[in-house]
Amino acid sequence: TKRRRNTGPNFNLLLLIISQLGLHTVEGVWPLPQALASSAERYSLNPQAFDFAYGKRSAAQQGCSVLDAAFKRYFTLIFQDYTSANDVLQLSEDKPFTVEVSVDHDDCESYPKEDSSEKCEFEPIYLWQSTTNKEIDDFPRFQFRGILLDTSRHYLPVQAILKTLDAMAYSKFNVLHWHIVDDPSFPYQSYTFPDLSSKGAFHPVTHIYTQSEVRRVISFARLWGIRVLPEFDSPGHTKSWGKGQSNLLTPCYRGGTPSGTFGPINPVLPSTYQFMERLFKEVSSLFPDSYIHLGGDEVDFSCWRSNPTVRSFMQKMRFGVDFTKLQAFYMENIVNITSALNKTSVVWQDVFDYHKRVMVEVWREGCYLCEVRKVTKAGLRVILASPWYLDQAGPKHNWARYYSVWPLAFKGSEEQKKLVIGGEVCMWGEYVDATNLAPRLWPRASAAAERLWSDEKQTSSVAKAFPRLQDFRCMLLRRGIQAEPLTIGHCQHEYL
Ligand code: CP6
Repeated sequence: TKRRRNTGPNFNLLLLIISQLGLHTVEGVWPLPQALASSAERYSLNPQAFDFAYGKRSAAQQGCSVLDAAFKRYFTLIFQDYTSANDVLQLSEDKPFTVEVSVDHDDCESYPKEDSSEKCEFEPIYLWQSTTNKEIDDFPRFQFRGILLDTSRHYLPVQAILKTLDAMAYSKFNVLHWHIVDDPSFPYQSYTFPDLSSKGAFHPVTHIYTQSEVRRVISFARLWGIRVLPEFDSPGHTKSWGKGQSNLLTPCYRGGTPSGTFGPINPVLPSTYQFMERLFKEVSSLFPDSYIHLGGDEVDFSCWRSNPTVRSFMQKMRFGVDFTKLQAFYMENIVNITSALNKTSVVWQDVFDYHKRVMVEVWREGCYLCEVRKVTKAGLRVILASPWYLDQAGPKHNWARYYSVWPLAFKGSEEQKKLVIGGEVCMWGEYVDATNLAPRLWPRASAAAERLWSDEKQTSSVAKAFPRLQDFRCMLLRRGIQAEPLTIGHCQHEYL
């Protein structure tokens, strides 16, 4: 009997390893565990002889929704390719290969949180005792390992999002950053402001996310140990909001008269903040995660500059002609709203200069580590996205490039390094919809996943990673994820 101990709510790692033990070799385990001792012996598992069970002293027992679901899911994955002709069946009540799971505390019904432990150990009781007593000891290098999906440039059917969550768990991503609305469309169906989606979505019925669909995504993600972090980007990137909410966007002027076009959200009207307060109140209660992403990137000041009401407000506030001050004033108000709702605000790096109570996501190209250094020096937490923009295709954007990222290679104190809480792969939606989402993400995102999970020194060689990633990609195909090939090669079976 094998036994495994687990001290956190994300049990995917060990289950993943077990599944690979069953089918292939530990050589294909991805991302690499912090410590892994394996013997050369291989046993093939047989579903009649194998089972998962709860340890006697485990804080969670049968009925624990997360674990019960994980046992089922991985049992299926382990024996996916099993046909009864392969092996001599051994029919018995007593399962000689039982993986016993013990957890320290019962997090069975709660949502994964920023400080949820993902640490796990695997120790065999008598199998392989000749080697060591701890076969696997694992924990993530970074606490935040995210994927951004953009459902505004293209609508992604809920099924495509759920399938992405499956694949995310296979690479141990633990945050879905849902960039749900933007300029082109507003698919989020608000109960408080139904016109936002009925007028702002690509289609008022077929191209929206109802609240129950959002809940479905969140509950599905929970069972995989994945948090869902919503982004309502403002004051820029909000053109679609204007269709269903009048007096929200700034009217732009040309030659002293309104030109009929609209710019960023209007930061000078009290009604703006009343609207945002009601919207964020609704969003905060729907999305259980303690983080909320407020965007704040790429604000075009020309429309604000053209508007006489905005200009006189600038004078009244003594902002002069510095529109970054106006943006700071706007963000400050929004951060106050979300803080009052007990949420931690995340913003794109554009906003960092003006705010001290936020977490900053670094996305611009160029010397991104300079920015990480600057932000951590100011004592703010950082999520790194710049090096992992894989919405771009082409030979330049290959997996090896995503694998060769050193998030902590900047000059700074230990405290500064601790402020880098993780990283994110951004899949912007301009050229991506459900037809090409999976091959664009996988297995390149898996390369980033290993940088975010595993020990940096053990995973610093692209050459050593290559055969493992090729194996892993074949495993993704076996599991129904349309991962693209890395280069010339083959899998044991070819999949359509
Ligand atoms: N949409 C939003 C985008 C981008 C950002 N915000 C973006 C900008 C430049 C590149 C990729 C993405 N498409 N809302 C910036 C965070 Cl290269």
